[in-house]
Amino acid sequence: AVLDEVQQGVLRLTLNRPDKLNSFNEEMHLALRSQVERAHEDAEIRAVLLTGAGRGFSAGQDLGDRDPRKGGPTPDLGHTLDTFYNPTLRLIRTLEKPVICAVNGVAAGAGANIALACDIVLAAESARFIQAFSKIGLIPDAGGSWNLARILGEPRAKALALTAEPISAQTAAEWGMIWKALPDDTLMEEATALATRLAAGPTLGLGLTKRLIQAAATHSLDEQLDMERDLQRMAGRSADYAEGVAAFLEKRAPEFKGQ
Ligand code: LHQ
Repeated sequence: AVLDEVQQGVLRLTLNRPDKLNSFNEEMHLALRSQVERAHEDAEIRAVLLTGAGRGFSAGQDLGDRDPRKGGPTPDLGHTLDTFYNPTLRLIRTLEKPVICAVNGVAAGAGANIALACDIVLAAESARFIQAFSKIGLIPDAGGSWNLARILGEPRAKALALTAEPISAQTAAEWGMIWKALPDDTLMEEATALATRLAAGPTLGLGLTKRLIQAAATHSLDEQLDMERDLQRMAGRSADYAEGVAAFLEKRAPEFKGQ
């Protein structure tokens, strides 16, 4: 359900249920989670690129899996979040390597919010972001309520979540929800180039940068200044810092090892 490929330090993950717009069933959940775990463990992997097969990125939870017309006990959706979505979202946030998301088409429900949980989001101009939850009586999950409120502020976050109106990749970029909207035919090329560039970067420093920026959400300025001091101390002891400075002084491109 998830295609994986490593090239030049980039783990490329492709959600692969195109007939169902890459909606998440149990198999895809488990496959994505184990691939992000692999990215944590494998030092050869220095960036992750997440995208979708076919015309969509992901339509969120597979709604066919829980057809209420079939009867049976009411499913516990909280359990689904605890078991599947939330561990994967935490693994993406705590991975100290860049996670790039290339939103190749529609991103709805939890599919949209998994994209927003990635570090750098590029989207095809034809892509749409839909907080589809309210259409079926649910609430925004997969970190969406947190990310949207922080990124957009309450007025836009509430309007998107309450109306479930789609927004274009261009609007998402103008609102700061994503990094860039790109022409459909250049999206994968640009996303791959970005991921490859970051995978050749000073991975330790990039990972600390990610940790630092994420921590700002819950820190005072004083706490953040202390954290900058501590993490800069760590970065300053890295081999990549020594290499970066040497390369600068020697007027050549640095060769970072990720340590
Ligand atoms: C789908 C799906 C889908 C199954 C398209 N499932 N088949 C939920 C519950 C549990 C625990 C915790 O969290 C969650 C979180 C959530 O993610 S809730 C939100 C779930 N997602 C949605 O409500 C979105 C449902 N999909 C849509 O509204 C549309 O498909 C969009 C707007 C995404 C795309 O529309 P179109 O481009 O017109 O495509 P389509 O609707 O024709 O879909 C293509 C096929 O994919 C179709 O299958 P078929 O066999 O008829 O060709 C759809 O049934 C299937 N598909 N989304 N979520």
